[in-house]
Amino acid sequence: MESKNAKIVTCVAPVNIAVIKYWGKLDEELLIPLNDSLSGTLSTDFMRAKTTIMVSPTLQENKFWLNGKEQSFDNKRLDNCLKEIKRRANQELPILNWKLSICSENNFPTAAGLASSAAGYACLVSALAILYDIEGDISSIARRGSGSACRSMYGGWVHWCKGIKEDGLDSIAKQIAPASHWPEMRVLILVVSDGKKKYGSTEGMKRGVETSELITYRAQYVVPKRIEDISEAIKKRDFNTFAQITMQDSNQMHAICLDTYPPCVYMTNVSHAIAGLVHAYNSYKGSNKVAYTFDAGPNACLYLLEPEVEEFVSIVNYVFPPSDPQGYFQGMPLSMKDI
Ligand code: 2P0
Repeated sequence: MESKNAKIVTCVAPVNIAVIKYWGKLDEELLIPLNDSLSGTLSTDFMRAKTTIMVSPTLQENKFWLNGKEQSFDNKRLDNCLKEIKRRANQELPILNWKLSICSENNFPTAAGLASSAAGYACLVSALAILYDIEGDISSIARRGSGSACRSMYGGWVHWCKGIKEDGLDSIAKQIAPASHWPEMRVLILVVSDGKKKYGSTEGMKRGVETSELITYRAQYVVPKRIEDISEAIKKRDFNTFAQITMQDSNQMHAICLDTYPPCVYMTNVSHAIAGLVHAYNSYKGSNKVAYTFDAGPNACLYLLEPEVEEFVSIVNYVFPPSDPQGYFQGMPLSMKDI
């Protein structure tokens, strides 16, 4: 909507679930990663961030609300995104000098290791790009808000290339295949805990870079081949290989977290029990039918194909009877999305 005095834009942005994890930064300021990563973007039907931004000459000061609570506007990452948007904008635009009112909300637990910052910054930057008429790739701007946000700028299967430039301008996300390429793909999120995690991923990664020897080995020797192999598996729709690489990469990320000193322990006994159940199920089926991956929290993200959903969900419900029948997303297959 646009009026003479104010401009208002609302955007929604999806969550993405990495199968090759981003873990560690080369540049803390510009959020340039140590290694490439790859993810699937989910549909916005069940999990999404929504942001409305108003710019108006009548606003006296910048304001920012997240999930109904006012936040300080004195936020370096928000500031970095705004600065880069304004740098790329037409400098004659009168709105460049107007104040902003930003209102964001997530319809899923914030900061519980469910990629809330990825969807949040992807949404914020998309809305700002519309307001200030920015063209071209804006994933490198979203990256400056939260690294993984650059992957939520595209639908389907997305590769974030770490890039080689010091200014991070080539550290961008690219779609390698649309969601429609593998339409039977589903994601189940088993919420083990929706509480705020003990240590955020930013802190965990920083400590990892400072103290883990494994993290450099992974970035140099493991990830490049995994990116190649999983991209190939996605192109061929080879679920068995896709699942093996996904589970190995999640386990390696959490091995680095344990190699960090003091260690960052994100997975709980329940998380490990879910991983065990997936391996038992795959072994009973004779090949990989379900893949788990865990982010910086205890919740399990499971990739599986549609024909497997009903049987696997019934086993999950038998082994882990939901304490709250309305429990978040448990048993609800999420689709992927092209945006
Ligand atoms: C990922 N995670 O690839 C990995 C796996 C969590 C575990 O990207 O410091 O919130 O804001 O750049 O993007 C979460 O990290 O970290 C994340 P910052 P971000 O999805």
